[in-house]
Amino acid sequence: MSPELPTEPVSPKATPLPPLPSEDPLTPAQWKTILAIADAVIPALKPTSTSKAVTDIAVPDAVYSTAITKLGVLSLEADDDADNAAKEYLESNASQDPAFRAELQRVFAMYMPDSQKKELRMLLNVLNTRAGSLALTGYMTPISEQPAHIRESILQGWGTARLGPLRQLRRSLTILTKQAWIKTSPSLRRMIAIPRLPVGMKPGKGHDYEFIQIPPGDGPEVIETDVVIVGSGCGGGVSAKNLAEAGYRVLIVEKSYHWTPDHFPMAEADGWHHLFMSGSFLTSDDSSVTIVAGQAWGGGGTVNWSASLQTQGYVRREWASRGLPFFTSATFQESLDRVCGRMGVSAEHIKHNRSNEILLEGARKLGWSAKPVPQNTGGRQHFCGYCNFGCGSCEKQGPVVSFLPDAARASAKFMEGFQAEKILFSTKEGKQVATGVLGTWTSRDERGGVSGSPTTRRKVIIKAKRVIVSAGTMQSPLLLLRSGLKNPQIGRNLYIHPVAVLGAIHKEEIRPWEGGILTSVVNEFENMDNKGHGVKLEATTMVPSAWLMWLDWKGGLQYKLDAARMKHMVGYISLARDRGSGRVYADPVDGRVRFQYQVSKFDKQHILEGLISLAKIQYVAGAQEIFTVIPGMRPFIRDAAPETGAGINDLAFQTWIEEIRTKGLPTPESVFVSAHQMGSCRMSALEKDGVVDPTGKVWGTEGLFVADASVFPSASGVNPMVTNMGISDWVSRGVARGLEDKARL
Ligand SMILES: Cc1cc2nc3c(=O)[nH]c(=O)nc-3n(C[C@H](O)[C@H](O)[C@H](O)COP(=O)(O)OP(=O)(O)OC[C@H]3O[C@@H](n4cnc5c(N)ncnc54)[C@H](O)[C@@H]3O)c2cc1C
Ligand SMILES: *[C@@H]1O[C@H](CO)[C@@H](O)[C@H](O)[C@H]1NC(C)=O
Ligand SMILES: *[C@@H]1O[C@H](CO)[C@@H](O)[C@H](O)[C@H]1NC(C)=O
Ligand SMILES: CC(=O)N[C@H]1CO[C@H](CO)[C@@H](O)[C@@H]1O
Repeated sequence: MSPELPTEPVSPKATPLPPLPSEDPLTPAQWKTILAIADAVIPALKPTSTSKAVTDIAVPDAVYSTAITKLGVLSLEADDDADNAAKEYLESNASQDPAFRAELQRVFAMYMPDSQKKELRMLLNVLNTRAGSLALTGYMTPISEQPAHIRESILQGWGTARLGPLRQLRRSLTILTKQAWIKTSPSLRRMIAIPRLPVGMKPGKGHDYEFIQIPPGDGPEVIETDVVIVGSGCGGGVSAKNLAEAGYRVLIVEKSYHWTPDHFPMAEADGWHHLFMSGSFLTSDDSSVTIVAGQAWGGGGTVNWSASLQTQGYVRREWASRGLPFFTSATFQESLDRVCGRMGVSAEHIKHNRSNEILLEGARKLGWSAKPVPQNTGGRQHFCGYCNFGCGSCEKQGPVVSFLPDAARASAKFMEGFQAEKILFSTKEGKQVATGVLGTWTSRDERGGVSGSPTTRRKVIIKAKRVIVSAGTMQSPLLLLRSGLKNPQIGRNLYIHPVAVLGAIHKEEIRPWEGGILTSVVNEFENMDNKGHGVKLEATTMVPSAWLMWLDWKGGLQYKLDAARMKHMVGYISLARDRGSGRVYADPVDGRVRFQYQVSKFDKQHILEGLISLAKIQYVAGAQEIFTVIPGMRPFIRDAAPETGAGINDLAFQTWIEEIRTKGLPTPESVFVSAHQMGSCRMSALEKDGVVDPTGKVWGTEGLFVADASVFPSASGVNPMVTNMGISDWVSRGVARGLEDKARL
């Protein structure tokens, strides 16, 4: 470690958010309605003796004091004023902190596509009329005028309504409220007592990036280069390194901004906005799936969890059988090994935290196949659970600390704040030949941050001999479509590895946010149809804002009491290699990314079996309570009676599992999440079947390539980063060879 660095963790630098747009997306009446609903999801709870019974929910005095005691015991160690912390927690509603409303406003104003905003406004208006209120709530009095306990019971009623849309409405409104509250509530943070920084984090030194600055001026600025790469993520980073090291002038453009490691890990309230696409509020058209994708300098590599698995044989064979023999070739393996070698991928230094240890130990006790997951942490032990918001220690070898600095050393140039709008073409012999990229560059503000007004905004034309699109699975197809390409395959074949979660509460303190996030996997169920479809069971990130919104909301008191037990929780995902697929497209009104995806019955079945298997692991690990996110499903609570030796054959447990099977993952209220998007510009042997040819070149064009996870022929099954980097290694080497040939001619 270099001498000038402090060895003790210091508080990361502040990362203020850009200002809210001046136009308020909701009217005062609409705000009143939505906040009345939010304050019923997260209500103020008071003992009957002091309750006002309109703005709070009265809890019988005895129940209240039991709750205070339970919460007090939980936070005792961390808080010398535990009773007051508990009281403040119970007695505050979601909206009393102004940050809550600001967070909702940011979501509505900045991330919701216009058509969804319209629907929300209409719903809030209808709820505000007597007829609409009667139809939706059973009362003539609008919900905004109801006392808190009636509001709560209306929401509970929606949960069991016969009409699917009402159940869906309850789900959407409760999740929205939970997410905003978890990020903004100081009293929740105090209850959970999660430290701001990973225990023992040592600050690291990052690469000193230089970014091109464009002077103010009229008309577009023109820049020339050999290769322009759109997107600084996993595919873009690898491509930049290869082409720069091969001696070509490379310019990599990225729409978001670089944050030096002394900003990491970001606070949860800021991190989602600065580092993720649409603040992670991007949902499918039917709102059943949420997409989490990195949008940062370094793309998904800046926020991913270090899991570095190579593409498995059965997937390689499937892809090869589609006329793409590359995937079973030695060349592909060399590419995989090369990128893993550069990142120091290894399973040797892993120290599992409790959640991962339980996963491995539970699988062992059940006789299931499981293994540690190699990490791209430069061969070092990296004991950090906060990488979701950037890695402050730089141990995680994301593109920002590996491929991009390599590219810089080989003279690659970088541009942040550049939104690529169009690929430019000329026509030669009936083919579109890419000649560059047109986009808008937005500078930082006067203080060098992004929270004020930019000092300059300019159109920029980048002229290049080759264009590589590495904007990720959600954005690459949109860029191709905006550029006028017409291939109907563009945006189709979207695979997402849909995920559902299972949690459990243990008697011991787990402090699940400590330690590496994803260091083990149970792969017993990865091939359930003998065609390579099934699930992987993995641990998940356990920062409150990535976890607590999954706890089922059955009422205000229950939800608050559950959330406060986070310190004792473990959380896992059942991640499917999906057979079904969806489609990415541009919103017809505002051009933003939209997508259709419904988890198929077939894939749901696999996810459900995965959840049941995770429950079994928790049972043998001695969990006190096991819960699913299936709406309305009761948790399994372990009997206090002594163990009989039956293990998972325990009758009460088996009965509960049968209940899960019966309930399934009902439509439309079940929700899924995806951090792995793939396939929307898939590689194909024939032009009619995909978007790029076997070298990564866009069909029907010259000089235009795609190198990111969108070219996967189908779902990768494993966490996609390494597969993506391996393919991008191959594609970019091919681009370099093509340039050489041209130079020789
Ligand atoms: C929270 C999280 C955890 C993950 N953990 C793992 C893991 O442990 N292991 C694993 O293998 N995978 C993991 N993944 C998945 C992995 O990060 C992605 O699959 C991978 O990053 C995809 O790489 P990509 O090259 O396709 O695009 P990305 O890495 O997403 O990069 C695309 C970049 O392009 C930029 N961009 C988009 N449009 C434009 C435009 N028009 N102009 C300019 N720039 C643009 C974006 O801002 C973005 O930075 C995780 C993902 C997430 C979100
Ligand atoms: C939430 O709490 C605040 C502060 O106590 C109160 O003014 C407000 O009316 C409450 N909101 C609702 C909708 O009851
Ligand atoms: C994910 O993170 C690891 C470790 O930070 C990094 O090496 C890798 O490049 C990242 N992968 C992607 C695809 O971003
Ligand atoms: C098994 C286990 O608990 N391992 C570690 C998980 O993370 C915590 C927090 O750092 C460690 O103290 C444990 O040793």
